[in-house]
Amino acid sequence: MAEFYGNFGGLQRTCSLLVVVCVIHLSVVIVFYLRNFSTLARIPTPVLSLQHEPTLAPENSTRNSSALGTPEVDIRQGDNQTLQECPETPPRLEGPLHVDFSEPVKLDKLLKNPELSLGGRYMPSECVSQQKVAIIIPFRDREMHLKYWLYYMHPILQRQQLDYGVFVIEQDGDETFNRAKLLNVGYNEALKEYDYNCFVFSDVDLIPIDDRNLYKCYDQPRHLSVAMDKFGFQLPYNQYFGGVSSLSKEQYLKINGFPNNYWGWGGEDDDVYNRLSFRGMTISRPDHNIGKCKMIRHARDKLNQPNPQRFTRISRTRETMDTDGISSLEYSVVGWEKTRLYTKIVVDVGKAPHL
Ligand code: BGN
Repeated sequence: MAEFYGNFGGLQRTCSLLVVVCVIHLSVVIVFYLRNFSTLARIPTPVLSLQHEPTLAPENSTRNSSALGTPEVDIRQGDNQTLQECPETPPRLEGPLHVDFSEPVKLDKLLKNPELSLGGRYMPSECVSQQKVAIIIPFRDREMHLKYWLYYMHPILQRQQLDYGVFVIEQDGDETFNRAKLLNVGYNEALKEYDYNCFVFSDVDLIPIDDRNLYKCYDQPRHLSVAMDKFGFQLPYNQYFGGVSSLSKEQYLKINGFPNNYWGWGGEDDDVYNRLSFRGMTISRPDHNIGKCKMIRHARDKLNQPNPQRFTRISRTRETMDTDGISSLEYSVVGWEKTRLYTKIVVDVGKAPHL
């Protein structure tokens, strides 16, 4: 009997120990559960401040398309890692840069950059960009300039931690050049590829010489090329909006995009400025030092002579802007090409009306 009670006491102690171990285990599980729950609760809900409208893209796009989910937090495929939003000030910026057009440049290193994907697409692997930026370059017959642009711009844009794509919009044929219409085409075509909410419109011959000049969108339309060497590093006039500018999708749609009827050099950027001010917007600009940029020198193109109609056109922006713009854009795609450095789209934008 005594032996029985002795064994029973041992059994009781073992049971008690088991209960204690279970309680500890349960507590650890509860603590872990609560900690994970509060981490999840801290992940911000997606806030897309820059775009709300549906895209204009037709559904019949044959090029590859992708659309990421939330901009703030993203779980990159494969490594199951939760990424946070990129900081307001990118940490790897260098400030003033050396940009030189006297020596030819080679693109072989860039072409091997595994972080660039087909079509000149990049997104930082370390964080989720705040904006999705389409860079639109109107183009014709400037291969050498494009080479410099790609050589200098890709590393800058990557240090700026942008989620971006480069679109070169080439005017086909030998009709007079139409810069603003090509920019409208770029906007429309870029949206067939990805859910871009910011558009940077850049001439192919302009390179910033300070990477703190961020190629993204702001609360107001942004003029980025504010201190060009060609103008003695000054703004030529206060309303100047040419060279490089950025508009969010919302800002762009508010002005019905750009005019389609400026054939030849000049005035289309002043028309855009008028549109912005008639819609109550102001121009945001970087500091004069940060906004310095260099232009590749060249002779005026034969097919881009000064447009004699520009003076009358810019005096009529108020009457024409609602009917002439992205809402009335007509063109046809003649061909396209994707490399790791850009998407090139060749387009027929029609003919200038004869006077
Ligand atoms: C202005 C042009 C702009 C051009 C800048 C800088 C016109 C309109 C008639 C006054 N505007 O004179 O289009 O970007 O020069 O070159 O010509």
